[in-house]
Amino acid sequence: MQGSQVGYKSGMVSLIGRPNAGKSTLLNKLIGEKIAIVSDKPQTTRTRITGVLTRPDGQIVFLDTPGIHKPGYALNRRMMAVVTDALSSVDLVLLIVDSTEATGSGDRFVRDMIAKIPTRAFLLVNKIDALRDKSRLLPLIQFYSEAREFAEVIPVSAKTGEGAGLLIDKIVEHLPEGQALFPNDALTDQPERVIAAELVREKILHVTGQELPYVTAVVTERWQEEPEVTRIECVIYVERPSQRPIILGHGGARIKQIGIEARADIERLLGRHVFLKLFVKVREHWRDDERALDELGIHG
Ligand SMILES: Nc1nc2c(ncn2[C@@H]2O[C@H](COP(=O)(O)OP(=O)(O)OP(=O)(O)O)[C@@H](O)[C@H]2O)c(=O)[nH]1
Ligand SMILES: [Mg+2]
Repeated sequence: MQGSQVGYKSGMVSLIGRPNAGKSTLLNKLIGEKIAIVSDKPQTTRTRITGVLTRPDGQIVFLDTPGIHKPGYALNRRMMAVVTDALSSVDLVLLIVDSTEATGSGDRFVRDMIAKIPTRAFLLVNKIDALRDKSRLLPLIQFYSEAREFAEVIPVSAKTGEGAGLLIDKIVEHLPEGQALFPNDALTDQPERVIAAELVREKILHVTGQELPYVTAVVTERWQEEPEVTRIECVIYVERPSQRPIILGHGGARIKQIGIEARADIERLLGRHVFLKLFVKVREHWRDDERALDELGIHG
């Protein structure tokens, strides 16, 4: 059996960084499947997302995490609890930074956080495909290296995959010997109904611009396998009645677009036909309501 021979490596590796650094894009690239949603809005990822990469010589269990930010609502405190947990309970931390952004107070906050943890870490300088002025790399690396030592510094592009092969080799090199933690064919421990709800949320982020990125949550309420089709019903929660029409759009055009885009992705994920029905409901102040967060599946 793979994973039990001498010299086999295995371990947990967390992806940590500021919102929008490209953590989820990188996870998907490394795993070779879309299991984490991605958007150009900060705070896209809200929970810990596990991605498993199995090779003949080792197994890497990646933990994608929410972007590091100062928490305001109970939602954000839970998101940051996920980050704190993923900093301490792993074999290796990958700190991902956006090479196209100037460093500021958010980066200093991240740098201080990373400085305090004893876990071995790599610094990944991401988005090098979009970096015109390569002379910016060195000061960026120096900025982060002031805080702590990094076992490796690797420029990558989560978008194109540049640097990904080298990164995986280096990760396996640094992991401890051990047996596989997941079956060889596992990609994630997220249930399909959770990924489906997340894909709906991704499309909301995609079609709604800056109006609503933070106030929606999506839950799969019904999942029924039939011979020809899987019937799925998702509920989109917003915080106030005034936000409902923004999701619906003029004459329902926007929710229709969300449904078309999400269904295409869910069909790709499941490899079968999907009938997707979306509902919009108001749940006032869900972001600051611990019970609502439990019910929405957002755990800290
Ligand atoms: N050009 C370029 N864009 C990238 C790259 N990696 C990520 N992006 C873009 O950056 C944006 C943020 O990507 P995400 O993967 O959602 O970032 P994240 O770090 O997971 O963000 P949060 O979940 O909000 O913390 C998206 O628009 C991505 O398409 C890259 O290597 N090159
Ligand atoms: Mg993310």
